[in-house]
Amino acid sequence: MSAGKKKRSKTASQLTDFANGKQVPDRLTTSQGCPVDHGDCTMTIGERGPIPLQDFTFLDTLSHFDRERIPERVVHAKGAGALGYFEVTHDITRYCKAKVFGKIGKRTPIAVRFSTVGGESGSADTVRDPRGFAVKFYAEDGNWDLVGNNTPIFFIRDPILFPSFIHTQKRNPQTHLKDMDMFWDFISLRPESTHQVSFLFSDRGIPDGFRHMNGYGSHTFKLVNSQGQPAYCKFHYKTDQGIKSLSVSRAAQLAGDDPDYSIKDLFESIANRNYPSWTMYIQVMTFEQAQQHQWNPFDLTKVWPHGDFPLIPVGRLVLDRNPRNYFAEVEQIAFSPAHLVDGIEPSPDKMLQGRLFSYVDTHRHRLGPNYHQIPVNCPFAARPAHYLRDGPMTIDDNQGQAPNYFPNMFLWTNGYSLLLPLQNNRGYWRRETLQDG
Ligand code: HDE
Repeated sequence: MSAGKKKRSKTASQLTDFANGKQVPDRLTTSQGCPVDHGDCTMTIGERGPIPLQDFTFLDTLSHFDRERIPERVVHAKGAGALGYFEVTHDITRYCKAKVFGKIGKRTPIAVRFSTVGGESGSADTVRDPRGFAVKFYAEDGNWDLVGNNTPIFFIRDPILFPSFIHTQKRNPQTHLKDMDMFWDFISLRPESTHQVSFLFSDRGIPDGFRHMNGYGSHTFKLVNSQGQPAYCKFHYKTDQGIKSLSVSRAAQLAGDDPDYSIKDLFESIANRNYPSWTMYIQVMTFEQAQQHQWNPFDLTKVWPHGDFPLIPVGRLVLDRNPRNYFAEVEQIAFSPAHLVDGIEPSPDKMLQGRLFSYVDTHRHRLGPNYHQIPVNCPFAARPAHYLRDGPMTIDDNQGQAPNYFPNMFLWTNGYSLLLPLQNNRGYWRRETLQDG
């Protein structure tokens, strides 16, 4: 680099870095892998056209383009993702038998997606809005998703109100504009929203990127230990980068000048090996305490006071890899509060109960019934063995020769498929079919 020449950022130089990495394929092909000599022009009959139907490359190009878009998430459409690991630093096996907490030092691969809530996928990152903080743990006993926000509470306490509440954040049915009357009308009629509204309109309402905010599982969950003893729990992630927020004027300026501010900040930080991390804590409440507590411990509009239920340290989340492809690994990642593992169960929280249904329902609409086969969603550290078969986009071996009905006498002796990561348990996704010997 010559003196005085400004170094380009990692996001700005993505394409040159890619080319310098010598990963450039040596020739252009069709989707079927056949070499294409002229990718920059159609086949024509004579110099001026027309184009014959036999121009497969052209038809393939246009018809795939016509189908490029999938529905964006109905909420949390704008987001950024990253991968990394969770490491246990403190023993909580007396509360929970989930393998992810198995022993101190244990690392589990994770994928995280941060998001804003109300805006479309092209909206500005610096709006006053809660932030999503969704984590997928690829554990040996299956994928566990903790689909939280940067706030420990929420606006409502009954899930039937959620579509209405979200409509007030979206566009007016006539003007197609955001409409503050809709929002404040709803808020004023639902006093239980006051706690979350106070949070949202505090200094923490506009986080400075995604690295400088906390995360919360928000709901009450139930933990079960290896003796079968249960306890209620809340999950917290405290940012190790420290809390930082944006002022209203800076946020407005960035919304115009740099609307993808948070996506860029996360990507740059990881690309420059400045890996963001969070410390995970739990709060624990016994069943007896839950019965005696002065308010409903399953009410999502309320917190559990830290004085009564202190934070217990558990481990650390570290994000050390950027996605290699946004669509494959971030747009298609599918979280659900119903993706739970042995040892972590739902509580009666009505909001959580509503979410147990809604997420997988939306994945079936957005990604299809085989969303779980998409590599980033596949429980690659576990061995999926079930009776779900066929359907659109069956992209793995469909569990091979194994029987597709239950009960059966033949058990699992042949052909199950696994997704194995290439490097250090968290590299590029690779599909491998294991055959028994
Ligand atoms: Fe969500 N929410 N939500 N939500 N939510 C979705 O699922 C829903 C709620 C949260 O990065 C959707 O895959 C209902 C609370 C995050 O992919 C949808 C209710 C909290 C994300 C959905 C809630 C969240 C979502 C849209 C009320 C924090 C983004 C696309 C009962 C504790 C995940 C999708 C990602 C996304 C439904 C309330 C967090 C429609 C019905 C409370 C972080 O299924």
